[in-house]
Amino acid sequence: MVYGIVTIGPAGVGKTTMCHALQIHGRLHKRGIYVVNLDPAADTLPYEPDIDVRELIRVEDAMREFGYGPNGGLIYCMEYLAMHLEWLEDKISEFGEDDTLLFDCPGQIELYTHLRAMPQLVRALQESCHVKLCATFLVDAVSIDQPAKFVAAALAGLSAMLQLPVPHVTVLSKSDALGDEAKLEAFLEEGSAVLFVRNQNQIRDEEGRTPNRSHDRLHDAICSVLDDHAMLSYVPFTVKDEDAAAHVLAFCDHLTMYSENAEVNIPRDLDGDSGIDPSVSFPGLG
Ligand SMILES: Nc1nc2c(ncn2[C@@H]2O[C@H](COP(=O)(O)OP(=O)(O)O)[C@@H](O)[C@H]2O)c(=O)[nH]1
Ligand SMILES: [Mg+2]
Repeated sequence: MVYGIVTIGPAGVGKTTMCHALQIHGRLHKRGIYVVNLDPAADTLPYEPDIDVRELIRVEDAMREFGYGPNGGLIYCMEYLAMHLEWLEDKISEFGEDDTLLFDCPGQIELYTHLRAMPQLVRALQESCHVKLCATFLVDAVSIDQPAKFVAAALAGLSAMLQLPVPHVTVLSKSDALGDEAKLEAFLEEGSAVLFVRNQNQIRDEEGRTPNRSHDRLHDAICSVLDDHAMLSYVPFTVKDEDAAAHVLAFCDHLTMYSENAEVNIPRDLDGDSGIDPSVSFPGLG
């Protein structure tokens, strides 16, 4: 069984960095974790991709050939990939028992709201490649700073969840940049979107900041739906904490049932006795 984690979310939210961190975690812990770059517009990558969509098509080619801008070029490339999925299926067939593939995706939000390329890709991974998949939707941890930002980010994640029929976990990325560990912990412990938003509004009222009661009611209603249907689960991630990669991976393993089915596996590019490459260090820890 091959396992897969589709890493999605807006541009700049930290998808590529998290994939790199998980790849390094795999090397350090003797687990076969490989990265599939699905971003045809990626310029430089911090990791060496094990599969790279840029071998099939690059955004510059689409821009030059058809006169598209960067966004149109990217969409063209993803649709081209969706029409040539046999290329990806062929590459994935080289991976085997208990390998985990991280799919580092582009950030264009329309890929997760209404375009067909990503759902087609996910379906092919599941049905043709038999990859056991889950998705991580990344939102910047600063979204828990204000109820309006939190609700908007939750709805973006929900839209992706409705488009891609795989179990999701929402990753609060760059949690170090929030600069408020207590708030992050309170949010994670609360475990309820409604209670979190109500608490934030209470703090706002106590501090004498101007409320918008109609927005409060709307946020409350949306959060009630999220809570009632247990639609979103959250896990924090920062590249500055090595344990955070293990934590995200544990969540994903739970969703794909990796640990119940898999044997611990030595990465294919490491042939030493221990399987640990001493030159590997965690990004962000220098
Ligand atoms: N402070 C902080 N910055 C991060 C973290 N992860 C990524 N970044 C930075 O955010 C920017 C975008 O990251 P990237 O992984 O390329 O985002 P992507 O577009 O979603 O793939 C880069 O400058 C990263 O160095 C993090 O955990 N903490
Ligand atoms: Mg990226």
